[in-house]
Amino acid sequence: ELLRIDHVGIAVPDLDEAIRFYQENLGLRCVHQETNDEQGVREAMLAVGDGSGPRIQLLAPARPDSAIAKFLDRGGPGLQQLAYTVADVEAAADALRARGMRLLYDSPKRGTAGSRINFVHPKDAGGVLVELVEPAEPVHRSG
Ligand code: MC0
Repeated sequence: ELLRIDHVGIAVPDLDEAIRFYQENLGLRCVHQETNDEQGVREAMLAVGDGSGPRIQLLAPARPDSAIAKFLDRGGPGLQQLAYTVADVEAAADALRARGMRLLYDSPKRGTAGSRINFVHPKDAGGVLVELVEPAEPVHRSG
């Protein structure tokens, strides 16, 4: 039920500075920004090339006790998560639970742009924090 890569998340200490770096040095385009209070992050979505593929998500801490603040304290900036698009986040989470993986939330939480999200614990996914994203807009399975 993983349909495609939705985005790759990178933890950064300063969102505005990171957006500038990616725009000026790598030519990516910032297409969305928001603060997610529940997750304690300020985030930006950057499009690559023609914008049809996966995005790069820059994640900066909004609070010192947040997941991103903890990640930065532990190892500094870098790749924090790999997110897959799914059509139904509850069904995808149930399927992964049935294969013995720990999901971080019992029920989905709100993610970027009104999406519904859950995560697989990195210790159950080969050291990678895997995010499941059900976009607000229904997913087209083909194309
Ligand atoms: C921790 N570990 C990771 C990791 N974070 N490994 C790979 N990738 C990561 N991002 C490792 C630690 O090094 C440690 O390994 C082990 O996992 C357990 O660490 P812990 O200290 O018990 O755990 P915490 O407190 O650091 O929490 C990790 C956890 C947390 C994944 C549970 O970050 C979390 O709840 N994440 C989900 C929410 C989140 O990431 N929100 C920010 C993005 P050792 O070997 O030392 O034991 S919000 C978002 O993404 C939204 C806006 C969206 O996309 O729409």
